[in-house]
Amino acid sequence: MNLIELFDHSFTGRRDAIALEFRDRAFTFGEIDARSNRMAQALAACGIETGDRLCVYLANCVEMIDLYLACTKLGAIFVPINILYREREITHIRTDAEPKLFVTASEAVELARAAEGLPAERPNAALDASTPAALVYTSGTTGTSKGAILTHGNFLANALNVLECWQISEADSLLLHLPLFHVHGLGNGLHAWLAAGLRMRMLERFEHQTAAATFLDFRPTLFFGVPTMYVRLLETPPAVAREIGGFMRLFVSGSAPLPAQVLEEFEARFGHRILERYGMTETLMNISNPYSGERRAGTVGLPMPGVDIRLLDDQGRPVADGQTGEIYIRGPNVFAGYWRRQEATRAAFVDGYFRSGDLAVRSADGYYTLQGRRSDLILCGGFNIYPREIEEFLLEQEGVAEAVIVGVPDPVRGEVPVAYVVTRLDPATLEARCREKLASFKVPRAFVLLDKLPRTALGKIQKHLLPKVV
Ligand code: MLC
Repeated sequence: MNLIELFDHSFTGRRDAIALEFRDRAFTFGEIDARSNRMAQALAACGIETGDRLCVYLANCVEMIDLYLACTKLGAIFVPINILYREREITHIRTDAEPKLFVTASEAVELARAAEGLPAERPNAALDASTPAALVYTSGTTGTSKGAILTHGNFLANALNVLECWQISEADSLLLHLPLFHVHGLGNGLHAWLAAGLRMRMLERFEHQTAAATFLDFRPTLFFGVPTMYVRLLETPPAVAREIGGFMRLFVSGSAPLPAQVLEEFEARFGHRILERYGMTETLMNISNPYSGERRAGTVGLPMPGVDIRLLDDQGRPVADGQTGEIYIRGPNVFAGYWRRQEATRAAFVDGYFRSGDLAVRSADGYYTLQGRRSDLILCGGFNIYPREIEEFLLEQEGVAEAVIVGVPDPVRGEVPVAYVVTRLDPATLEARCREKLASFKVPRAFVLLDKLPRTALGKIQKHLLPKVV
């Protein structure tokens, strides 16, 4: 089965129901289907065929949905790029993915205009579960950003699991602030919306100043967020929070660990226990707290149906309950490999299981608790930051002799990057250069200048000996 066959339950079955609200406009499922058929015709007229890549550098908008669905209908591969990325980061993806078309806001307007006059006829492409639907760039356990190939079958398995596990149906309404350029917004938000046939209000982005008002206006039953959004929502006045809690059915959190204290405070304020789950770009959703059973604070719950989880030690042996091991994952949700990187793909799998790089312990009754990562990935507001990428950028600057990046705890964003640098440049210059070339969330929050970095006799940097910044 392919994704379009799944979505036809809504496109055809719920043709006249309101599907989407965006800004002041509303669209039925029939309209969403027809718009993407026209967009597919417009893309085909540009020469896009099955297997071609289409890079999309857009903030959430209806055209982004049209483009995604048009690609899936054509069997073309959607390559979303984080809208916060700057030229350096974009160039890497563009060079690697070799897209036939690169769509920014101006091309999206042009394509939408061209699509207007075309017939809403669905293209006739041969699609199946193994057809790649998207290439989503992620750094895996190493510093180089690689395209994870996610197939129709991966998204389909994930969507059905999410619907089943979180009891999502057409009776729900979803408020989506998450960006569609990551799998949280795309794989859970967009796919749950179309698979369930529910009504979704999408926003361009999450703005904490207006989030509570948006909840009150739309009165959704379902919300997917990253921990930073929940921390922000704790600022909601108690009476408003109670009102929101009154019409909501389910809050789900993922993409970064949710502090137990945030879960408790949120429950006290909104009257809802957030359901925390664990996923990755390469695997979509893996482990989830139960909908009806105990949502245990600080844990990510139990393996989702059909997802095989192994916890192994450094030698690849299963660890006992209560012991820390690395999470390995197998299932229909697991991606097809890294785009044009056979070596990295081989290294990412052991005995058919994807090696996540995440550490966890399992309790005697099967709940998993994340324990950090094998690599030094920094999670800032649910965005991934690889220290090496920033370190390499700093080292390219003339006058920088040494640089190391570490993540420090932050009450709102989870972690933020801090730079320790041996340089004759001043912090303001370093910051300005980072701001110009790197996505804003990667810009170190502090630059600490040192005469030398603490190293072991073998030259390895001893991060724990770096002076603390507050
Ligand atoms: C953040 N900013 C954005 C933006 N999100 N700008 C444009 N579009 C967006 N979508 C910028 C702001 O301009 C600002 O830049 C900075 O980020 C912080 O903004 P803020 O208003 O202070 O936001 P804050 O309250 O901190 O909230 C940030 C956030 C954002 C939660 C909205 O971090 C976010 O959208 N996170 C979602 C990440 C995500 O979807 N991850 C899923 C990965 S998939 P400046 O220049 O002023 O600093 C995955 C798998 C899985 O991990 O399991 O889900």
